[in-house]
Amino acid sequence: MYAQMIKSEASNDDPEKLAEFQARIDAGEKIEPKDWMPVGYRKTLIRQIGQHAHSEIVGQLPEGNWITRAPTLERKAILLAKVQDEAGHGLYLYCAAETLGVSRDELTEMLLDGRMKYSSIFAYPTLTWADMGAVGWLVDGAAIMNQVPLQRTSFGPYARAMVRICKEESFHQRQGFDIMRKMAGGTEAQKRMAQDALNRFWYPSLMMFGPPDADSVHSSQSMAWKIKMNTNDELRQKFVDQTVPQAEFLGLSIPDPDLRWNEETGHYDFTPPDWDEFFAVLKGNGPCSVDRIATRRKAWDDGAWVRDGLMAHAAKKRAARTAAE
Ligand code: FAQ
Repeated sequence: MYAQMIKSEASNDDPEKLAEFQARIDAGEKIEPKDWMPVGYRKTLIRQIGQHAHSEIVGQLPEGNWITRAPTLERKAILLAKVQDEAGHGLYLYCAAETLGVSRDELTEMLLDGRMKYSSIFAYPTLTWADMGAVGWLVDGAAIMNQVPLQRTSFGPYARAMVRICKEESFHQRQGFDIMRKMAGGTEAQKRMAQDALNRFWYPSLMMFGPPDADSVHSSQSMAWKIKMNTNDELRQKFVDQTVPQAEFLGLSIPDPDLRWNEETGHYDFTPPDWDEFFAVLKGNGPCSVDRIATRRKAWDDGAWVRDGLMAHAAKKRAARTAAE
């Protein structure tokens, strides 16, 4: 359906319509699902919203790993609520993508057969309880940095989903910071665990913002269409500037010997991530890449009977309605 739709629309981009569309975007109008839109705009949104949805769903796995091992009942309840929130975020986003004419089944198939990506961060393992702190503080922190501007994105359903998601993400970030605060202020062993988690999650968190601007293939068109509001490097810098003082407050060190405040620019200078590692993760060669997709595939296969049951029930109701007419 999706491929057919994109193909049948491939000739709709006449220059007059394109100019009118761009004028609406420039005037800050929201584009709604039934409005005319260029094929590329629709495709870009399906890619970005779909990948964002997949990230929320796959993103449950590293934290789900710790629900049974949370150190107290309170921490368990908080983590459980957070992981459930991520499932909800995935659902809002799949719904937003569906308004563009692609089904959730198609999006899932594209994830499982490697045609669609999920955020590189979730290809990394969560090895200790302190990683729950680092994920909340850094990963949700990076997610918020990216998602707050997306509340103003040009596509109405995506912008509205972001408003709800951002409210929940700020709770997620606070709970992660709270775990880090407890551990960094705890015993020597706990402090070491907190530092180790920061050491392992720092660079993968910086990678979440995407490749350097010079290598970002989609940024310029996506920014012209207000699908993206900032460049990857702008948001990465903002994240570093916000996070370094938080690490200082915790008494932890950012694992970058060249990190320093630059009076002239008013920003921190920092060592960029290893981009070879980033591109290897994107190709499915992250430490947990194979496992993440295998887990999603199993969940999808295990749920087939539920989907079949729902479809059969819907068909029965449709048939009954038709017979009554
Ligand atoms: N991982 O041209 P660009 C979360 C791909 S939500 C994997 O710069 P673009 C919540 C990119 O797709 C986290 N792939 O791309 C949570 C493209 O490949 P393609 C997810 C990446 O789209 C917290 C290629 O590289 N957030 O964490 C990544 O303009 C805790 C070229 O890159 C979103 O998705 C990456 N990091 O900019 C859940 C936010 N970066 O598709 C659980 C919305 C780039 O051509 C626990 N998305 N690529 O094959 C965006 O803002 C953008 O899509 C970017 C990438 C900024 C991620």
